[in-house]
Amino acid sequence: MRQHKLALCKEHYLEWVPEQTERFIQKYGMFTREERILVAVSGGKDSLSLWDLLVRLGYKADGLYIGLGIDGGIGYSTESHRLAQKFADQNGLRLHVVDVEAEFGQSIPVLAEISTRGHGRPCAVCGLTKRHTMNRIARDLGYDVLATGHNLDDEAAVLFGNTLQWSVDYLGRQGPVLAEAPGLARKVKPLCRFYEREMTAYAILRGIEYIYEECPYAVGSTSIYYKEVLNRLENDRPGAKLTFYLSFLEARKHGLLAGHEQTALQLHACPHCGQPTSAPGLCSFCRMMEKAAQTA
Ligand code: Q46
Ligand code: ZN
Repeated sequence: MRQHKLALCKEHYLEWVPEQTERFIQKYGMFTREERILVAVSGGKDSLSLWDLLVRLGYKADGLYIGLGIDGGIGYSTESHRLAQKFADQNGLRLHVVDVEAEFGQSIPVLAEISTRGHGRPCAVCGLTKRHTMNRIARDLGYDVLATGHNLDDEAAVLFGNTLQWSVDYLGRQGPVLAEAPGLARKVKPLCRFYEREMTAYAILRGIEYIYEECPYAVGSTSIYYKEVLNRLENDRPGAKLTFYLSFLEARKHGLLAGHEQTALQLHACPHCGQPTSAPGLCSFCRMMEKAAQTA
C-alpha cells in the first residue's frame, strides 16, 4: 500500500482493516455499540465487507437489500440479491428486502422511462428511490443509523464533481456523518477512508462472495470518469486521493462551508409520506411517483 507506506501479510491485513474501521467510527462519532445500525447492502464488495466488519467489531447491524429490477443481460438484481442473502444466511444475520417493482408497481428502469428524469439514465430515479426506501425502513423499524459502503474512491469522485462545479450545498453535506434530523436516521460511511482496492483485498481475503459486475447503468457514467481521472493522479502521486478528501474534511471542519450544512430547520414533513424534505409541498420521491401514476 504505497499510499500508506505499508505492506502487510494476509493475517495482519485482516486485523488492520477492522482496527482502522473502529478508529474511523470513533473519530467521527458514527455510532455506539448500543445503537441499531441498518447497513444498505447491494451485494457488492464494499457493502458486504462493511456488514462483515461491523458484525466482527461487535456492532448490532442488520442489512437492507433493495431490489431494483435491473437485468442488463447479466441478471444484475437477481444475482446481487442472491449473494446478499447468501452472506446473511451464512453469518446468521438479518436481511430486510424491499422489491421496488412489488412495492411501487414498476422496476427502476421502467419508472425512469415513465418519469423522464435523468436524461435517459435511470440513476436519478434509482438514487431517489434508494434514499427514500432506506429512510423509510430505518424510520419504520426503529434503526438509529443508516450505514453505506461508500469507499474513498467513491467519496473522492463525488467531491471532485462537486468541486468542479462549486456546488456548495452538496459540499456542505458531504462527509463521513450526516447528522440525524426529525424523522431521518443518521447516515454514516465507515469505509470512506479506505481505497477501493483495499476493500477488494479485504473481501477476497475474507472469502466474501460478492457480485463482480458493476450495475450495467454505471458504464460510461460521469462518476466513473472522475474515478479514472483521480486514479491517474493517484498513480503519479500515491496518497493524492486521500489527501484531497481529508484536506476537504479539515477545511470544512474549520468553517469553509459554514452556513451550507443542511439543518433540520430547513426541512418539513412531506404531506404524503411524512419524510422530511426541503422541497415545497410533496417530497421529490412522491412527486415522481405521482407523475408515474398519471402517465401509467
Ligand atoms: S444509480 Fe445507476 Fe447505481 Fe442505480 S441504476 Fe445502477 S448505476 S445502481 S449506484
Ligand atoms: Zn413524500
